Amino acid sequence: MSQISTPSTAADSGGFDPHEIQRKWQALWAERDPFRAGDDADARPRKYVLAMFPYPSGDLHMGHAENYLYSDIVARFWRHRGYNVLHPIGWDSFGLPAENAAIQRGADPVEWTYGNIAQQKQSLHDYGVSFDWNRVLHTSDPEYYRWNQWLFLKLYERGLAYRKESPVNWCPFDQTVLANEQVVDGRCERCGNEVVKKKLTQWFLKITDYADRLLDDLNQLEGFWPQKVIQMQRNWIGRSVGADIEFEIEGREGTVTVFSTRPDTLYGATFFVVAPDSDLAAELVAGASAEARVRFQDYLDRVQKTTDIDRQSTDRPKTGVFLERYAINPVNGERLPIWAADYVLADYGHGAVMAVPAHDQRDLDFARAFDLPVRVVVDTTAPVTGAIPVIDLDEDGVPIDPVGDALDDLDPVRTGVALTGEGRMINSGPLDGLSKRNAIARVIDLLAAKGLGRAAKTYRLRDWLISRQRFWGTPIPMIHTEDGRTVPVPEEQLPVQLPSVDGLDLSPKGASPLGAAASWVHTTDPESGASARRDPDTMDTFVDSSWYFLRFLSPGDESQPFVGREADKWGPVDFYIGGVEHAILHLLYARFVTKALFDMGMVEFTEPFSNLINQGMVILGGSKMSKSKGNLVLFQEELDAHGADALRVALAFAGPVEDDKDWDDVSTTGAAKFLARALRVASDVDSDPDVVWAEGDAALRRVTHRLLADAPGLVEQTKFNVVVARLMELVNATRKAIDSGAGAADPAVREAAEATAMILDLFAPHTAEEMWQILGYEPFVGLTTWRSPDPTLLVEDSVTAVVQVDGKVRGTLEVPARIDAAELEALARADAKVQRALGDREIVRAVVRPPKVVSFATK
Ligand code: ANZ
Repeated sequence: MSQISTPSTAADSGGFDPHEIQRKWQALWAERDPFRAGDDADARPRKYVLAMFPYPSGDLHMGHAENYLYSDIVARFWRHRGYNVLHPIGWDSFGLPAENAAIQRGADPVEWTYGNIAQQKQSLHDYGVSFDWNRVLHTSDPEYYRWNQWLFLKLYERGLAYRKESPVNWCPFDQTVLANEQVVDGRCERCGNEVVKKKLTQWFLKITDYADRLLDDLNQLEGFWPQKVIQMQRNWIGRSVGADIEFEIEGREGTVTVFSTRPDTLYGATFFVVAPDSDLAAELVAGASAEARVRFQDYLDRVQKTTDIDRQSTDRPKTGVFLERYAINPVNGERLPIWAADYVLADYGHGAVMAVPAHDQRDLDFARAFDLPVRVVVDTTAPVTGAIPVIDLDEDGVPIDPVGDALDDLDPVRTGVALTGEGRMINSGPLDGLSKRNAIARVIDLLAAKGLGRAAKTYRLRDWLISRQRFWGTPIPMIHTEDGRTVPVPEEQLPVQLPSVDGLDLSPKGASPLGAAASWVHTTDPESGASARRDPDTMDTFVDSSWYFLRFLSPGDESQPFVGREADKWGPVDFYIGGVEHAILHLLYARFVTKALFDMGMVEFTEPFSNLINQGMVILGGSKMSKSKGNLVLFQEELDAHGADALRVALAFAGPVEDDKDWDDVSTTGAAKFLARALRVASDVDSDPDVVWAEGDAALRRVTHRLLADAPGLVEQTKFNVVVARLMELVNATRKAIDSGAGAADPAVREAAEATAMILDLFAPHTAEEMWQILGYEPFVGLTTWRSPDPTLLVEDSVTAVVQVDGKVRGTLEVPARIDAAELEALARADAKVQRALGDREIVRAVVRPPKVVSFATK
């Protein structure tokens, strides 16, 4: 941690003051606006580079330092490749922290938010990020959130926004509804208190309508998004394929639907389980004995305190109560006792399952706990492919040896292990002998013929609950009329603006504080003109960030959320950069909204982010930085201490983009010294810009041109740390050339210094601009196109290697000086002369010393 509190002095930075250089260039950037995205007249090809926008809760931290460094590297890189780059910034400025600050400290959320934004803006300016500052947006501005409301109304028109009563995660402390992902280990992500379930009427967006497309389109992103993120999205959507099966229940009209991924095992169902907290459980137990009703109620009380995660955990003892009712198996008419058990979830599938204990572990655990029958219907010892074996069954339908013997060893009741593998159907009437796949197809046919089942899919993905009972968010633009209708606010009345916070009690009460703003809530029914009430809820802030990348394209437009032509020009985002903590929700919601806008004909693409770059975390001493642990490294303090460039270089050099970086290993002092060396090289150059290229120190020229050749590929592969290392190598080689052989007047020295400035601009833009000016050029190095490498300088030096067989030289090879052992050995073995010398003798030993010697010993 030594470097944290040691400000760079003129001495350790080699006599230059980074802050002075920084101020100078920032002033010029502000004046000339070189990073403004080009307009229609700009003929260059376009790239849209976007970093996830910050939330204005206090100062920026080192995670932001990393995030905006990386997006800046990418943005600057594409400018150097000759592209017209859009690199905007804005603020995700609605949300709970502002409101909590208001409650705790009496701060006005508006002042708190915009005060923090001002400070963060200053830090990002100081950091030298090449944003197009003309497009700044804040999601808490009415000019922005009016389009959230517009989006909501469009989704509502298309049946994609609806209201329903549903059990929600409720934080009793924050008095608010939480999304599933805001519940961590059964606790509120924000305050750490236990989360409970509560029923509320809420607004939802119907993301499940898009589940298949959200899943299938991930295939297009393979290779462009981190594999880990694609997998997390797949798991989150969680598509299961199987069948819906209808079960009648004795003494009850109609059927109950069950989803199963293994309809082939229907003959093995021995009981039936419903979620205790489902409406069905309550209905069924109403027809049971008084005793059962009491037992059920006790059980339900306990279950309601258990989280879904615990309920799904496999190593928990199984619990449940018998409801004294029976379901009828649709294929064989068997009576299946109905239990309520918490391992069945109310809001997955249909909240009820057919239990097949022989082939499902949860069902088996339950059967063993309550002594329920187990029937094997898949012979997992039988071959799955090839001829169908003949299975002899005794009159009870039990297979006769030899299959039986093998199966006995696997008896699930005894072993406690369900037979989940593939095999051949047994004990299953018309399905006997079939493989799983064929049995599934057959049983679906059988059920369909009776109208009692069909192929079906289920998803883990739930509809997106967007209602929040909080003040600091976008008001939901709906009106509740006196006669009980819910109608949209007419579009021309948007935005529905938040009232002033004055006089409002924001402390959490379980209902939105907006409901208490009497004059705000009161409105008129747009159809009849009668008195009506506004919906008091506000939107989840993930709505705001689900489409903000489109607003950047025409931020000032007052007539529409974004200009379609601009979206066609710039969209989708070419590079999206941010933390992996947004791997699931934010990206999923943005993908959903993009697809919905595509369906409305408003954009021409179906995926919002073509490439995704995830950064690792900046940690300290092996653990996450946190205020409470007192191990916070503050961004602004680091900036003040070392200057932007040293901080940027140190972070870029600290390791691969996706890795976590320990601040203890980040050397701003080392970076400052490197920058001072680079600057000194530029000052030492003793030739004019018009020197003849293609002359001078050949060794130095090779280093320069190899970097010019490799840098684009390295940046595109996000190997930023390697580029920094290569720049260090080039600066050292230039120094050596100046001090030893060629001298400061050698054209190769100028060439190296210029290449350094151009590439260094990605990491240390202030220093790079300063170098460029010292080298005799007009600003801005940030707008130069990188030079192309001279191919003749990229040819690798070659050497002659000798190949010996049993001590005699049998061949020579021209090989690259940097060849490795495996390559050299392979070339030696393949050489015609060597092969002739070997004849049919076998090589027993090979000694390889790259690049010059290979020696084979034979038998
Ligand atoms: C019978 C069966 C037999 C099943 C068998 C599995 C194996 P995934 O893959 O996670 O989608 N299930 C259905 N609804 C459920 C609910 N609300 N709560 C808990 N479990 C539920 O799992 C689908 C399987 O999970 C379904 O297939 C069902 O059990 C169970 F050998 O049906 B199965």
